[in-house]
Amino acid sequence: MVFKDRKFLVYGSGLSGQGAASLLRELGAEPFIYDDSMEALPLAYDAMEAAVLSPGVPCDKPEVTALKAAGVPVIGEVELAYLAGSGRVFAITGTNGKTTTTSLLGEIMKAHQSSVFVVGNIGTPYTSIALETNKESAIVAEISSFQLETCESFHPVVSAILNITEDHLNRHHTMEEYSRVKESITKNQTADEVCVLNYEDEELRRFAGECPARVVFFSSRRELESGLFLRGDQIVARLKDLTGEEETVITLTEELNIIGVHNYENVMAASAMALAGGVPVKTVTEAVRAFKSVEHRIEYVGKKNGVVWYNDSKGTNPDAAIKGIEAMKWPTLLIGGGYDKGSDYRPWIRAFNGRVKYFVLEGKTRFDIRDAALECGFPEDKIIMRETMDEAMAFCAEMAEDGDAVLLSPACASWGEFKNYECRGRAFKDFFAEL
Ligand code: UMA
Repeated sequence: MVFKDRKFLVYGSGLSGQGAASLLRELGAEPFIYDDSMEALPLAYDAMEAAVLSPGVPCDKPEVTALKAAGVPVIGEVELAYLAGSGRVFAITGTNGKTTTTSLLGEIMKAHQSSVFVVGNIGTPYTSIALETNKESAIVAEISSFQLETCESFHPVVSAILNITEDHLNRHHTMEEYSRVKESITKNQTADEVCVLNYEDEELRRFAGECPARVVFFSSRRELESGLFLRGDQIVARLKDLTGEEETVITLTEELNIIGVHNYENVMAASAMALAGGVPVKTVTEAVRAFKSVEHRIEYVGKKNGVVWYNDSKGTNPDAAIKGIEAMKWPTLLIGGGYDKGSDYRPWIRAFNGRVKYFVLEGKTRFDIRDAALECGFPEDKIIMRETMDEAMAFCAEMAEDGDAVLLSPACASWGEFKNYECRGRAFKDFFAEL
């Protein structure tokens, strides 16, 4: 793609749009930022070299379809960054665990080499660092399904798909389409490159048969002939060509700072990716042991009057929220609800297993969640309906007793009441600090 003196439409004025526009300017191009609040496109179709979409802009939006129909190449912000940058890309996708795995792999790579960038859906747009990369760089990228939809030549040397469960159906419509988009992370990979997959995910086990890269599996439920797995409290690698040994214990789970089987899966995925990228076992072991939980993901906030408070604002879908409630060892006042993504809340409610003392619902989705809870036999008198997060938190502060936990793990997006899940998580932590 030619950049110098060419005009580009940048669709979306958020983080990705700003990143794409600055990168285009540095490449000598002329970016025109557009978003839905503007009345008309800032330039004519035939004046554009291409349009760069932000991940939040659906590809089937009339404006985007019109661009394509007019023959304008439409690429994503990640694709643009990939075209402009260099280095080895390590890309992670999946419904849950992406951010932890990405941060963890970032730490491992930083322990191994000097030029490392941690980018993508995790919060730093890839475009913002693309021109700082060189061929020795490692780019560790959290890639969402939204970002994959607009990738063409994006080519990780090592990829990982952690799991595929229901999420974002309002955007991708069907599970088949959502899986197809996630699996497309491997589409430019070759047989000498690696894709790390979760053996316990049925769809991913099926996909292994058609994956163009070499598959390295991980499993938290069984010993694998080849791959990484959990055996009691050991995380074991059976990857002789990568470790030099038939079997290597990467770490004991008790030596980690993060808890829960889902986190051991993240450790296995990041370790497998690092080993595939040539990082020695010793470096992997030291880095995973040093790693602390990411903010807003089952994050310990504090203890007040014998009540522990946990912030799991990043639990934005039922599957992520299941991990949150499963990690609780106390009677829990659970705050849920928010913005609707078309999810089925029943699996989440079924996972409560008697742990939820009060189910405090807020936001737009509270009525749907209440219906689902009643359908699953959750007692009506334990369901508390509140309009806002503030009111939900106030209820918890008043009703929680010594030995209880208060958990914000909403199973819903934050849009509407908050700008994003970070703001929602911070509001929760600020509320606790005020107590
Ligand atoms: N916009 C439109 N029309 C639309 C949609 C958006 O005009 O139909 C405009 C908005 O007016 C706004 C801009 O686009 O000006 C926002 O763009 P965006 O929604 O793509 O958000 P960014 O600020 O660019 O942030 C994006 C990711 N957001 C989404 O995918 C929704 C961030 O992931 C990511 O951290 C960031 O790029 C940097 O790479 C957030 C996210 O919620 C965390 N991701 C989803 C998730 O994890 O579930 C996928």
